Amino acid sequence: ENGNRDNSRGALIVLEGLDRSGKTSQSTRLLSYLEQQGFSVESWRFPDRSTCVGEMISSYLANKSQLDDRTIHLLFSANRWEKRSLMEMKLRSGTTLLVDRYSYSGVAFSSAKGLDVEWCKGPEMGLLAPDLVLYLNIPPEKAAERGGYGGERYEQLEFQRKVAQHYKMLCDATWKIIDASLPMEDVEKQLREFVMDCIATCQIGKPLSQ
Ligand code: DGP
Ligand code: NA
Ligand code: NA
Repeated sequence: ENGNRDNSRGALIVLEGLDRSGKTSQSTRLLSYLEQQGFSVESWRFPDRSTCVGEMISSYLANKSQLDDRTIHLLFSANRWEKRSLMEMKLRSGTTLLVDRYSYSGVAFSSAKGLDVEWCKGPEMGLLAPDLVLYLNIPPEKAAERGGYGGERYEQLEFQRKVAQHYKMLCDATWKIIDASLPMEDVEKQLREFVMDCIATCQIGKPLSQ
């Protein structure tokens, strides 16, 4: 009945941050909040370990296989590419996606190993651009204290310090930086406001971009 309504779509909202920054808990809480509000919403995560590529990534992270740094970088990226068309379909049909890690993780973690940042960005080009990136900012030392790491490959304080530095270089206009060392309820309250604004903008027809 009107032009805006035809262009209405779901929002692509990404949560980023160091390991143990609280992304997964917050995305679970956001999901139930948005569902209660009556929104069509799904919670996704990368790496998606359920696919063949995802199994290779999972085995690498568990130190059960060794891969060249560029090879694993391309696998993480391929794991996002294999979900791209489904992602677009969901967004265009009005479903908001809360995505735990995306291309920023890809670039921050690989460049923290010493790979060239521009090279790292290459395979991410053409993936859908997030409407909002929620960066859960936490000092690496504080994240490490939170009940310890799970023992996967990157869960080491020294490396997480490097990742934090590399994340900071990737910050752009779509980012909101949230102090993730605050109590969980306070973090959640801030996230809710950013998310609601973002969903409203996409509902009135903000175009989807790459
Ligand atoms: P998670 O399932 O969120 O705990 O992520 C697993 C680990 O993999 C975590 O240490 C972050 C890292 N990671 C996530 N995405 C990428 C990526 O695209 N590239 C690289 N190199 N590491 C990633
Ligand atoms: Na992890
Ligand atoms: Na992930």
